[in-house]
Amino acid sequence: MALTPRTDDLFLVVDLQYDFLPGGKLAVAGGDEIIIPINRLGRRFENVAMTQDWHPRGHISFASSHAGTAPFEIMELPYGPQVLWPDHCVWDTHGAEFSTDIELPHTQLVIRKGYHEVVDSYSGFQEADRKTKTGLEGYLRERKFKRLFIAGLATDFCVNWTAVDSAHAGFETYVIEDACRAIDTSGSLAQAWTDMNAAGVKRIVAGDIA
Ligand code: VGL
Ligand code: ZN
Repeated sequence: MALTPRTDDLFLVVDLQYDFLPGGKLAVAGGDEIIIPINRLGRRFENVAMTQDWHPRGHISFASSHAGTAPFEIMELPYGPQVLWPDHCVWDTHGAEFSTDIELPHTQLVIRKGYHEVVDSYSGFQEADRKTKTGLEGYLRERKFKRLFIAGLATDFCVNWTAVDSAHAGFETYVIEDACRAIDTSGSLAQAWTDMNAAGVKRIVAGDIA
């Protein structure tokens, strides 16, 4: 597949933050390997945006907020099942910051998510209650973007949920698989590709972008 970047494309980089990189609180294996490819991809796109996982202390997604639980357990919450995580991306900590190895100075928008204490938000579009919007869809429509190219961390959580919501919102949505890395807990990676395929998300590799 040969895809040529257009002016109505957005390159969306998901959660490339220290806590998801090796040494971080919720390190994704090989997360650092995608930074150079993402820098290279970013130079091909006029329009770049990023999401940033951004939690208050005591966030509902943290195992430490629920006595008797451990990270990576699944808990039923009012809005649905929630994987419990180690504390991560707490908004006034180093782990929440973007890696300084990212070289995307032309980034136009950073959309933060997960800042409400009682609901998580993997998706850049809406929180896990599937009601509370981040504003990203309105931004994309106002800017008249047609295609989204998504890369970052983690394939099976924030990339997946963001891509599915993007496709459902009517954007032609591409996930650049080799510019993502996964957490893969309890079969989450296989399930993520099933969900993304069902939503019509297109699975490509960086080399497809000519
Ligand atoms: C993410 C788990 C918890 C992600 C964020 O960026 O994929 N995963 N918070
Ligand atoms: Zn999070």
